[in-house]
Amino acid sequence: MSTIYGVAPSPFVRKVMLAHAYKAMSYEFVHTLPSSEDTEFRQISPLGKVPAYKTDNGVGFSDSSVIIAYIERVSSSNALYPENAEHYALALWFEEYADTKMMETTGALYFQRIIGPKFFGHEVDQTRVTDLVDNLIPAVLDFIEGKLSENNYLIGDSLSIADLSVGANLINLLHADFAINADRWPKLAAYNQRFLALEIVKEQINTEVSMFNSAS
Ligand SMILES: N[C@@H](CCC(=O)N[C@@H](CS)C(=O)NCC(=O)O)C(=O)O
Repeated sequence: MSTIYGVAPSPFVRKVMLAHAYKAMSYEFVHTLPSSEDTEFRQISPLGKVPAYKTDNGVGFSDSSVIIAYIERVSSSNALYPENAEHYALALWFEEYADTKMMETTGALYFQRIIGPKFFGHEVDQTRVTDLVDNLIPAVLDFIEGKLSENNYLIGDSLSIADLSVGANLINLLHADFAINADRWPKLAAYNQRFLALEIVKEQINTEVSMFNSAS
């Protein structure tokens, strides 16, 4: 069986867990903190980042995008990458945007309000939170709103890596108590509701919330 190294509340580990759940792929989970000095972990994640991964043949590598690209090759059921070349490129672009610009903003709020206080004993930096809530996150949500149609999914007519990547950020906002205002972002608010209602997403959120509760 393959192995995921990381912690479930990490947004990048979350993305990989969701991809496995969507494809109904089982795995062993090895609880590993970011920057862990564990020798085996460091061999497959020299940057010290989670998630890291080991295949059932014992081959190790890291990075959520790499891991999901790998599992797509292993399991073609419930494909996460569109067949159409332009859709494929757009899906990769959404993943890139979500992992960088979105994560810098939604992840920062999530860290300020949840991860920092619960796991590191940090105090909330209110000035930073205000800037994130009033300026930085709305600018990102404006961009996503402009890209959404009335469809269920960001691209085409099925869930893709684009939805899992953007959705991992929507879970950051849920945990961080940032409500998506349906007056300003009507399409995104509806998309968010649909994403959060997916069974695999509800299960992931429950796993993360029970970790928050055990840290309190
Ligand atoms: N590009 C990487 C980013 C992973 C990442 O930044 N993970 C964070 C935890 S959410 C981490 O391990 N940070 C520790 C560090 O940067 O040293 C991916 O997609 O997996």
